[in-house]
Amino acid sequence: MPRRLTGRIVIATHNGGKLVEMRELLAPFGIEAVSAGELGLPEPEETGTTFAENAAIKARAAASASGLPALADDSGVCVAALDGAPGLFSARWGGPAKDFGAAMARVEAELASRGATDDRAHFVSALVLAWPDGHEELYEGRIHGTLVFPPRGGAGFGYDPMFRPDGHARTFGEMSSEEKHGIDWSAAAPEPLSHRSRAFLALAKACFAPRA
Ligand code: ITT
Repeated sequence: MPRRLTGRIVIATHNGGKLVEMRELLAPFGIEAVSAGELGLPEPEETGTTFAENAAIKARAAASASGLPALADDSGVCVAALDGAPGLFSARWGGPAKDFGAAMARVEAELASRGATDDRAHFVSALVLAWPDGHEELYEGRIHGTLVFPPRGGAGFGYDPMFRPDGHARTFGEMSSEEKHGIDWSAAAPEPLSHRSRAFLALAKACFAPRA
């Protein structure tokens, strides 16, 4: 049974781009959100073999260190012609400098070295909301699209400039965050756009009080 959440939570991320998006997605629900960075929580080692496992590791660590419910996202971009890479290792491809220009260049170079013609990719987001007593909720979202080289746009973060979601002419890097979320709260609304907003909307429907 999904558990309802009110009050204060920790956003268990140290990634500034993700933090901005997660705060935006939480904003309509009147939930007070503090980040793992603001609380000085350490970054746990991501030893899982799936996005869901890594999200659970991060959420559990933040919940037990803070005594508050914690929301973590584990995500990545999976390139079909690279057998799903960088996938779980998307953050690591940015290296210690978190240089995603270099990571996108590596994707392009690896595709070229394989002579790949398939330009399909998808983003995945696994969101885990963990309570200090061990209760957990998991919701996942994904969005399919094509790769664009050279990457386009300076908005967003990470691999956004090289990814054009299906049905759209622009990359995530060329969209405002509102467009990237693509959330329309009306009852007959179509699915949100990004992997993260898709996972988030499912979680919000189950765990957050209805919007006023
Ligand atoms: P935390 O673990 O502290 O949350 P992280 O950056 O290490 O931060 P992940 O392990 O989940 O997070 O790595 C996901 C990487 O995938 C992230 O660093 C981005 O480069 C990329 N990524 C995930 N979602 C993305 C999005 O919406 N747009 C662009 N890139 C994204």
